[in-house]
Amino acid sequence: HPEQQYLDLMRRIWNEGSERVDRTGIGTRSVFGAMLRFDLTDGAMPLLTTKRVYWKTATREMLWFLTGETNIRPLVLQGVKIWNEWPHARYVRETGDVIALDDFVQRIAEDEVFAERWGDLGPVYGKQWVDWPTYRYRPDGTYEKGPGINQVAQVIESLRTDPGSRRHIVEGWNVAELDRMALPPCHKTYQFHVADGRLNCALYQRSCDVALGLPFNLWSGALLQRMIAQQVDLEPGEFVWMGGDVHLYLNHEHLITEQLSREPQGRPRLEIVWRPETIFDYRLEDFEVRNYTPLGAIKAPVAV
Ligand code: UFP
Repeated sequence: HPEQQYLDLMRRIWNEGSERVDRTGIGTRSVFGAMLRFDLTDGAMPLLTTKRVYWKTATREMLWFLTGETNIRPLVLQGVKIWNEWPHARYVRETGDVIALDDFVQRIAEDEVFAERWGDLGPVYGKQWVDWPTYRYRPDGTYEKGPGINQVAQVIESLRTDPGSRRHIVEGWNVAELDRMALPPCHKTYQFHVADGRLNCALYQRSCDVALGLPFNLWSGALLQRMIAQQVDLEPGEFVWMGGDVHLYLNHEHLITEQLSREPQGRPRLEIVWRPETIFDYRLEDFEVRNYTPLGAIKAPVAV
């Protein structure tokens, strides 16, 4: 079963990983450099079955990236909580107002002006993917802002017009803007590749929380590949995931022990039931997951 790769990686990190003190102070076991490969033929998706993965939440996040939005408000209004901790922490830090996370999030939902001021994550994925900033230099060396670059639209165009290219890349790591981002991109580079009439995708993730982040990242990466394949009229091929610092947090032991005792359950498939005009027009209702009968969710704290 393809999911065995994930379980093997988890087991190897937990048994053999180096213990490292990390930014969050929680501590991890970590290996450096790992690869997982998934064949997406016939709708197959890297959607874990040894615990329930909230693929709709991950899908909402992916669609939010594609809008270019970097404010959490649209996610909050859909009940997606995954980015809430960062703006909350910044608000508390900068104002000294020790508001509870739930109250902060409620205020983001109800007060548009407040959300405008405090809900933004800085120029994270969405901004870089569809509006990468450019500069126009004048002869005297000064510069002004140029038009933003829509990398996603460009890659779709290049896949259509020059499929053999080895330059189909979407990059999140904008060095000049890292210091303004709530979190520097984790799933930082996507490369697409056409061979045998199929669209392959490689995702490079610089840092990976295998227990909580990776199940989402696998789904979302393959989802982006499926949407792009549909848009450029190719069959989806292989999804290749590569990780840099690939780790397990020490406080996730109960999750790891439980999940490693479980067996994969069947082969979930994704059907995209509608083909929108562009990559930017997908809606949640366009995605139907079939044959997904996972074992139960396993809760664990996110390291912020
Ligand atoms: N992380 C993921 N996937 C993501 C994401 C974050 O695994 O999509 F946004 C994890 C990796 C790491 C932490 O544990 O979040 C980011 O911390 P750092 O920036 O110090 O690597």
